[in-house]
Amino acid sequence: MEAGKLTAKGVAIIIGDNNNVRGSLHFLQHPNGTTHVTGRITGLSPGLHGFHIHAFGDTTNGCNSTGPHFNPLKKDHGAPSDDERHAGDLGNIFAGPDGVAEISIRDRQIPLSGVHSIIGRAVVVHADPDDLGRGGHELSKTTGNAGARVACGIIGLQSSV
Ligand SMILES: [Cu+2]
Ligand SMILES: [Zn+2]
Repeated sequence: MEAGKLTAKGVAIIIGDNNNVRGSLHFLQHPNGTTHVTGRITGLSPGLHGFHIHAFGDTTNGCNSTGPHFNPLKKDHGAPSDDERHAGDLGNIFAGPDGVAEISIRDRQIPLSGVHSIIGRAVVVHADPDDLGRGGHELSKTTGNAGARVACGIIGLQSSV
C-alpha cells in the first residue's frame, strides 16, 4: 500500500477441482489493519466447509499445489479467534440447502500489504468442516481435518480506484 492510500483491495475467482463449485471473493483492507472478505460461493454440499488462505498461489496441479495453510508465524492450526492459529485460518463457511455460501469475514491476520501479505497466495474451500484444532484427530493441529480441497482461487491485487 502506498503512503496516503487508505485501503487496499484484492479479488479471487474461486473454481472447483473436478466439480461445479464457483464463486468470487473480494478483500478490502481497512486502515486499522482489518481485512474484510466478502463474496458468494455456489455448488457446495450443504453445511460447513473449512476455509483458509494457503501459502502459494500455484494451481498447476489444481488446489493441491497451493501448499499448506499460510503460517508465517509458525504456529499450530486453530480457530480464527485463537492466539494459536495460522494466519490463514479463517474457520468455516456455511452453505445452505441450495449449496450457496454467503461470506462476510473480518480478520486482522490477512493483510493485503507488508511482509505477511496474502496477495499472490490462494483461498481454499474444503469438502469437510474445519474442526478448529479441537477435534483430537491427528490432522487437527495442522489442517483442522477439513478433508479434500474442493475449490480454490489465487488472490490478486485489485485497483483501488
Ligand atoms: Cu485449507
Ligand atoms: Zn491452519
